[in-house]
Amino acid sequence: MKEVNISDLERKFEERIAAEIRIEPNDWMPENYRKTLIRQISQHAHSEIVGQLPEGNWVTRAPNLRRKAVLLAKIQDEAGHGLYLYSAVETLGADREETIDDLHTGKAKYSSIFNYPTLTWADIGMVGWLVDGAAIMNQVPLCRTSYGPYARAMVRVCKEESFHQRQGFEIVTTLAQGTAEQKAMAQDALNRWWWPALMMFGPSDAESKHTEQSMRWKIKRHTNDELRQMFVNATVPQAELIGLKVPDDNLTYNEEKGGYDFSDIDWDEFWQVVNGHGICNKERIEARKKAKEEGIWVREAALAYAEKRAARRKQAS
Ligand code: FAQ
Repeated sequence: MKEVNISDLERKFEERIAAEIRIEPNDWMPENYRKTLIRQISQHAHSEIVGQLPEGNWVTRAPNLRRKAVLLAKIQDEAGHGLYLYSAVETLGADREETIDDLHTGKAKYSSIFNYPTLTWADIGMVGWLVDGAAIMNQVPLCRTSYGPYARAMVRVCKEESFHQRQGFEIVTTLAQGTAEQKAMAQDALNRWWWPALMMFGPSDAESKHTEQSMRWKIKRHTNDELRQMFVNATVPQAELIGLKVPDDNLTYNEEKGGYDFSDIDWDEFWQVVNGHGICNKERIEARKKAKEEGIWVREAALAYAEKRAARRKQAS
């Protein structure tokens, strides 16, 4: 048998990355590339699934039937995104159930943003406008990420997230143009969601431990700070258009850099939330654990059905 030389494999891998040729599940890849992808994609999947909870909180209280139907469809889309992403993780050899257990034990992270409560209907508008808006800013470049299954999953996810962002902006616009009370409710929600939305992009480039390597492998196509700046540049004019004030007195347009300058982020708050001490962390994980426990009978029934069908087919053949 011909001896396989790791440095040859590594060279071929690097050449493919340089030539923008996607890495596919059966291709050789460095172990750390695989581990980085499993970490990022599984945490992304967990975020989509946990992300259903703040919105789920409003399904029974949406202000009318149309709003309720749209919200339900959006939440179902997020479940679908989670499922594509868990499937992408499996193509890397990870066990889906183990990655979910890592979420439940606190070993794996999920986006900090979903540890904030949705207190009013305007918060549902903010989740769509700001949270999906930030998600798109981060995920459109991921359609060009170097790992094939992740890149392909992102294409459909981004199409759906664009619709989600627009439905959120439409909710906020309606409130901002409504009664004084409704406008105040929208402003209050923006005050509470603005900074957590900026934190979604992760620690500053100086503090980000994975960015440099992930950029080299073209897993990430922009740094955290670059994406955050792009989000601020795109979102501030939208707030101005509908007469809401972004809660940052230092926000000024900087002609030289072609973007807004903004205040420093409260990184203590970010790490508190990431490390499990946000307002809703406990509640979110408890809800996911409960869903797993209560769904055991469904999984058992599905497995029993599959086994029975396979046995019948075998008998017939
Ligand atoms: N929250 O070195 P970096 C959505 C962790 S989907 C919690 O910069 P990296 C859809 C990070 O994991 C939203 N933890 O890490 C939706 C790492 O810890 P580790 C999710 C965070 O990976 C909308 C440590 O800090 N999107 O919203 C956060 O290079 C509405 C050091 O950070 C994705 O997952 C955070 N915000 O960059 C659903 C997109 N930021 O793993 C429902 C894909 C960082 O070493 C409703 N992911 N950390 O223990 C990414 O682009 C990247 O993973 C980043 C982080 C940018 C999130």
